[in-house]
Amino acid sequence: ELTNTRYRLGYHVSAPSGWINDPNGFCYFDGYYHVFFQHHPHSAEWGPMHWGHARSKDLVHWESLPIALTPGDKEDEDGCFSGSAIEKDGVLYLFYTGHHYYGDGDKEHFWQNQNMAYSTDGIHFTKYENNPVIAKEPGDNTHHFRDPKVWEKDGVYYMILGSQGEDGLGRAIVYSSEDLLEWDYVGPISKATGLKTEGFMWECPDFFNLDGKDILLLSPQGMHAQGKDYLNLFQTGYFIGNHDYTTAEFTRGEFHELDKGHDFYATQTTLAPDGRRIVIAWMDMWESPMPEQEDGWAGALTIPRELRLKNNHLYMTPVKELETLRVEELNHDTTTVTKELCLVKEALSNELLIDVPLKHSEEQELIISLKTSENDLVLLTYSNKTNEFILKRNDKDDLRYGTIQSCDELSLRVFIDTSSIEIFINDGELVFTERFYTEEKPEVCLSVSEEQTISYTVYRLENDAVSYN
Ligand code: DQQ
Repeated sequence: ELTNTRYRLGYHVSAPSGWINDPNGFCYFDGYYHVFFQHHPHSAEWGPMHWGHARSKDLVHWESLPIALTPGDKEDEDGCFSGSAIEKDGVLYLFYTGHHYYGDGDKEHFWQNQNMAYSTDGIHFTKYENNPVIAKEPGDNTHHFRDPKVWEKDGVYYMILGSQGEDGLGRAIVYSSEDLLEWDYVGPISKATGLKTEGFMWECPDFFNLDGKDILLLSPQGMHAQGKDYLNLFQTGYFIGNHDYTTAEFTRGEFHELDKGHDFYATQTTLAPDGRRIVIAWMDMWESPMPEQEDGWAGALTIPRELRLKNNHLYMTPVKELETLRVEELNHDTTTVTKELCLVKEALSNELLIDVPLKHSEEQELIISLKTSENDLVLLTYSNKTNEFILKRNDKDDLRYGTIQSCDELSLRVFIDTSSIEIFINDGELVFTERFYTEEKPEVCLSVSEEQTISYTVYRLENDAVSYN
């Protein structure tokens, strides 16, 4: 069904064909990691949402599986929107939002409910006969009521949902249950301080404990750009706080963006069996160009990343399993760069590790570029005076910015996969996720303002880690 595979990714989860957006139901069940995703199999555009599905033993090699949820039943007539998965007694339960349109003159309106489907083999899902599990939003809510994420604590199940309060502000609301079937409304645990500052709707909330803190990860809609922050149409970020389960009060700090790139949205996390908190996101954004639509597909998920709490921020690093993607070391060197050094000539599926010692006595500027003979596709500049990174893309009008703490050595880890680049700076302190489009194999170069000794390693990565059967 694909007319051309020029932009197809080699180790990022996508669908065999058609459109995908948010990751859903990310979990570990019966020896496999499972990830589902919002999917429209009938075209490369967003349409009535299905749940696509892939599974993996190692978070690296993925096997594409049949569509898990198809919309069109009474409780999900116009879409099976985002949601999550949880295991109980050997059964895998999916919780998802049923989407419903209704017309009113020229305007189209919608309403949303919460539904469940279950499976014993992790492949075939049966919609629960008594759906919906939550028929409508609570009284003090608008029709924005979606994206259930379910977890268990001390024998009680909790569901957090993205919503909008009657006051028009985004908020996260919680339900609780003894058995995953009957749900009681607990109430909002956090809401936007203002429309411009924190948005009118909080999509895809996730709530978990990490290193002793409670983290609310979410994707607010409608925040206004402030200086160099919140520049995407919608953002994904987090609040760090403390949750009191007895009073259902979450005391939290301010909103931080999780990834400063153009193409990162709608995260979901799961716990690995060894206790790591792993996050994955949609590696695109609504306003991004998607030329792969001409080829019959659109969208992918990011590589899985481990979350850690450090300096009162979330750090994101590629999961360690991704080292098994390395099939060949193409280069490994410590060298002096006077002006520009080409690190990879024909990038396709590559990982680059670059370490640059910083001198505090003089001004240094570095530029990492991904370019073809015609175009600078992605340019990332850094200055040691400001500790700021500025990212520029050839197909976008606007820049992206991020700042790191002062350090003695800059360390970059870059993953390239045909039409995506994910740049991890200083062990995940700052991350940029971007798509790029070229039919040439681009070069990756490093330019310096002053002569500079650097160490670097370049790997060729496996580029058929996702099997579509
Ligand atoms: N996309 C889904 C919604 C979610 C939004 C629909 C975020 O459930 O709120 O595809 O991208």
